[in-house]
Amino acid sequence: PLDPKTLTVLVTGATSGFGEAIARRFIGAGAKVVGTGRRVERLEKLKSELGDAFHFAEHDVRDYEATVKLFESLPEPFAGVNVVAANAGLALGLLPGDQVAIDDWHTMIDTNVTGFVNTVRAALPGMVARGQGHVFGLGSVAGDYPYPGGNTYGGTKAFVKQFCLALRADMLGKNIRVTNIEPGMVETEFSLVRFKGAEDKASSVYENMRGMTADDVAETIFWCATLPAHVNINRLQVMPTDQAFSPFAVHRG
Ligand code: NDP
Ligand code: 8X3
Repeated sequence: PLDPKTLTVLVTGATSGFGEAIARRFIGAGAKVVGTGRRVERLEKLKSELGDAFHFAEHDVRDYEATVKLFESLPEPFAGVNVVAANAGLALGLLPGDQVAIDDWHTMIDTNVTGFVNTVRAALPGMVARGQGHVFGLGSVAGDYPYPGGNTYGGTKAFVKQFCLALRADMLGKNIRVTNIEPGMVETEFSLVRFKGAEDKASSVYENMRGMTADDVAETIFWCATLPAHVNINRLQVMPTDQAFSPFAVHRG
């Protein structure tokens, strides 16, 4: 397997959920990690926990110029990023398409699609020049299976999946791996964000079932990243044991 001590990981959205767990998992195994996000006070707190192996930057993935500068201005020990977890993302609301606020749709597209490609585009030249890299997209089961109210969120995650597969084709022969991670229900701040701070609504999503944890997702990413360099996991769909599929809905008029 690949030695995690040789890895420098940049993870977007390290202020919460998967991103925070990814930072802890890789640093725990001896890697260096750059964590980004908008809530800088959370990054400062993580820095005080994780120490010298962690570098952070306040950053909004929707800003491409800032993303390019972020990579260009990394201090020397963190400059050779060879794993990028393009993780920052969000769902907003669960309303049907005729009722949803257009701003919510735009924010999801700006973050999960534009912000995602911004991160990948800014990361790739360095990895290609150094002849080694691994790009992780954070897709979702929502990009594979439709559900009511999933509309734009599911659309953005289907984009992440197809983009990752096509990027594999672009990167053939360059020793750059690309993996789309497609989780089901994981209890993080995801539902709190989706329901705009409504704690009861958010916690009821995970009520009386065993959801996955952010650590479970971090572990799958760590596994993919430390497999021998000749192995590429293209897509990895991972669900809680307590989540599965439903039959098609039928309207009988
Ligand atoms: P959280 O809400 O816990 O974390 C989301 C992270 O994204 C935060 O760190 C947040 O940082 C960051 N973020 C959001 N918008 C921006 C932005 N404009 N610029 C920079 N960072 C941003 O959710 P999760 O950890 O659960 O979600 C992580 C990813 O996994 C998302 O892409 C989500 O869609 C996906 N996912 C989640 C699942 C789940 O059930 N939890 C299942 C499948 C996929 P900040 O607000 O500080 O900027
Ligand atoms: C998050 C999982 O099922 O809430 O991507 O869309 S789900």
